[in-house]
Amino acid sequence: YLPPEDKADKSELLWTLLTQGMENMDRDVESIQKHIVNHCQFTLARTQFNLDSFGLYQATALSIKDHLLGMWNVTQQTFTNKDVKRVYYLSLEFLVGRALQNAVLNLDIEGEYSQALMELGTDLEKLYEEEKDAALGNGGLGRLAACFMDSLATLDYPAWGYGIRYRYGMFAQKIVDGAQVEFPDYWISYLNVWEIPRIDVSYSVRFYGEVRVVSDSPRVVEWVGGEVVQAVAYDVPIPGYGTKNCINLRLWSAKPAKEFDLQSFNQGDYLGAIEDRHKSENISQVLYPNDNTYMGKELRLKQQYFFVRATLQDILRRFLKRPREWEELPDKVAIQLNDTHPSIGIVELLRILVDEHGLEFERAWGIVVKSFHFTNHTVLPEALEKWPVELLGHLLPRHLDLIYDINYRFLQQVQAWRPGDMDVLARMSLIDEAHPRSIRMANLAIIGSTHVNGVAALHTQLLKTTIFKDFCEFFGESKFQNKTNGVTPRRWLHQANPGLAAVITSWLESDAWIANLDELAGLRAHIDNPELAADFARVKRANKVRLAELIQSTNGIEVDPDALFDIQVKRIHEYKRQLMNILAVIVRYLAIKEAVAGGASKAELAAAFVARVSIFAGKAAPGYHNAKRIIRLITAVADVVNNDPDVGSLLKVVFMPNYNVSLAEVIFPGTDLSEQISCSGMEASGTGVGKATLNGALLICTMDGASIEIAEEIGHDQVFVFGALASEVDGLRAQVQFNTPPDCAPLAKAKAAIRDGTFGNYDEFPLLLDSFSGRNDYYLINTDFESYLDAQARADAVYRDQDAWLRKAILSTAGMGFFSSDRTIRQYAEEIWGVKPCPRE
Ligand code: B1H
Ligand code: IMP
Repeated sequence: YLPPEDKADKSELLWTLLTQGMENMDRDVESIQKHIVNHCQFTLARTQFNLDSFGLYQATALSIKDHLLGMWNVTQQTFTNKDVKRVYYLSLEFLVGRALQNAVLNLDIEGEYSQALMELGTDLEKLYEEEKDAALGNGGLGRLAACFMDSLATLDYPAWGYGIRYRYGMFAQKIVDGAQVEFPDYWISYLNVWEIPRIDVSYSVRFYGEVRVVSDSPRVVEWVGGEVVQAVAYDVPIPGYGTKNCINLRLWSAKPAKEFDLQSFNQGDYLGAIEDRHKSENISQVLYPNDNTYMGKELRLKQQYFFVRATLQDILRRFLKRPREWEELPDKVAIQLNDTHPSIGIVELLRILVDEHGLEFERAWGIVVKSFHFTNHTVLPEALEKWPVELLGHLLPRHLDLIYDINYRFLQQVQAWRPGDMDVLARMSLIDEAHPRSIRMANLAIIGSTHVNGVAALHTQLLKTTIFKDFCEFFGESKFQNKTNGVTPRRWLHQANPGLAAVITSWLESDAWIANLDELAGLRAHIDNPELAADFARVKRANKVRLAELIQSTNGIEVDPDALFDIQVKRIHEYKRQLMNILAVIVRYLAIKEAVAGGASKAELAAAFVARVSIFAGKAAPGYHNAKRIIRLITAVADVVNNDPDVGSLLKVVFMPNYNVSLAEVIFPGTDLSEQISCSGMEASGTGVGKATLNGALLICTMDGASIEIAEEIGHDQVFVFGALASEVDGLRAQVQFNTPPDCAPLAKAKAAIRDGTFGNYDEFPLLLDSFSGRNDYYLINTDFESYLDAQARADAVYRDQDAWLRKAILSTAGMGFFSSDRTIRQYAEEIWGVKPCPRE
């Protein structure tokens, strides 16, 4: 930002030109062509001698970005001029995926760009494929943040996303000899056309050092020494659909501090000093690839603090542009914490107010709590962040002091509330006294926020009655809200499934559903019309053909597009029970083999078995051994089944490598049956379930997460439900301990086949089998297995009756209005943030 004295130097002419030049973008084909070619020549320095498709993609994307920046500038000016309350979405993950097609569709300019590029001899669709995914996230939590950005922009909310510009995003997965191998995702190795480096927006961030007392009364302390790094902003414009608003995602990159240690330079260790400076860049180097598990690594805490320190300085700079009282902060700023990962920000804001601005503690704390809101995304104990006191105190000494102060005051209130109850004190304390003593970040996030929310009705209920029960009683229920997750219909239907989008638009005689997903309910009026069913069938088949071609080219496996595509795509995790899925596939395989051995004819086989393709995709955290063993088992089963002439096209098993957003965009539209089979109570929400159902897949699911609400909305008749309920899980686990049942017959058979080497003799298998045998069946695979097989049999039966299947598929799509992230975001805005739409001037 130009400092005022610098600004005064510039002429009126400059300001006039800047204002006029803001949005001079013409949308006609010829202007688009000139604009693209201009970028080829002058931004990329490509000529007729070296312009390839990737270069043309970059030039096209740059021209789109110019459109976006014009919109962006006016949008930001509107927010500033109107001085509206803004919401800040703080997330360590944004799993955005590709941006070009999304921007082209949101700008409603695909026709013009297609035409322009066709005349230049290339295909816009082909250029879409040149883009690498931005994979700055693990799974659901990161993709949710990306869907939210799309909805925030579309609904004209004055919102900012803040995150980290990791140099290495989510690792690329390859399958080598049937096992997962990780490769670094150096996604910004070429120019990232979507980002704008803001060398003028940069803040310093301190680590380590010590707390010095400046004066005793009043007590004033100073945090000094240690190591300082610089955070530099990179902005990514986020367009909305059907609006001229364009919001910003600001990602921080770590750079060596501006002030360098003159002494070490003077001591003559020039190279050593340079090397040290470069270590600071490590902070934003890599995304931690763990989904739903916490790893107590110092570098991760450094990332978290680096992120919130830079973000809060930026938020406060914007807030302080006008003269204000600190008490106004919560009227101008709502900060949403995407899980506890940025929750050290609560302490940082307190520190800024107390240490840097001299506010009295209680006054500062009141302002802090009013400004923050916290979303919890999991009840899994292994995912709850607990930083060892020693580690946190070493890295952030002043913050540890403040955490003790916060805790002291809080526990006094708890004591007054439940005098003499030492257990409740121990449970609610910010400090877990078990060795090694640690800070419970969820407790900090709860007491430091005004609202706490879960991400689906069941999950929120579980928060209130289990892990956050004490807090719910202490603060009262109104602090704890539910905000059921949603997905953006722009990317997950309009963009990913243009065939179905066109069918819907034609039957509803309007494309209003793209911005108002409730309109989908209008499909119900045509449910008895066989032509609608025919349209659905035609589109699904085309999408399955597309997916089959992709499977052929990536896996070399030929699959029949008329078979039932049974798909489970998501992170590999024991609680998600990919293992139960593959075990059921083994049961099916053994049954086919038995029938063949018993002399069944082709016709008899076809009558007994519905042809199926069982498709898996997903990444395992690199250190999660059992998840990797599950992948090994799936690929081993695939090898045997796919090459068994007895089976033919009755059953194929496919593990598609490197699941990411762009692969998901091909998979969901081609899904017949979507597997959402987590052990009940463990999947907080799930968002893949929404993407599949929106695209007319039928659900086979447990009563868990958002599936419960989806079944309610689309009608229970549409869904193949099975398994224990969340309310039964604890009891069942206890029962298994006390009185261990044997494996049910089909499970015993499947396990025996694995043991006897039917799928090869891999070291991984005995370890995997031991992990869920007898009383050691935490995820209740044995308990749920027969009911799962029964649900699969029901799915087969319906698939044989294509009319019945299509009816359910249509009703599934038709009932998905509620699961638009637009609805979710509107609820956050109205019930938590108190922000209002602010369309640009
Ligand atoms: C979800 C995570 C998560 N919940 C820790 N928790 C991480 C936890 O890097 N870490 O340390 C990363 C991710 N992710 C998912 O959030 C839930 O499992 C899904 O059920 C839910 O749909 C999604 C979005 O709310
Ligand atoms: P920030 O809010 O200061 O980070 O600025 C974000 C963007 O808002 C800038 O890049 C400008 O486009 C716009 N902006 C910043 N300051 C002003 C202002 O004083 N008036 C109008 N727009 C502004």
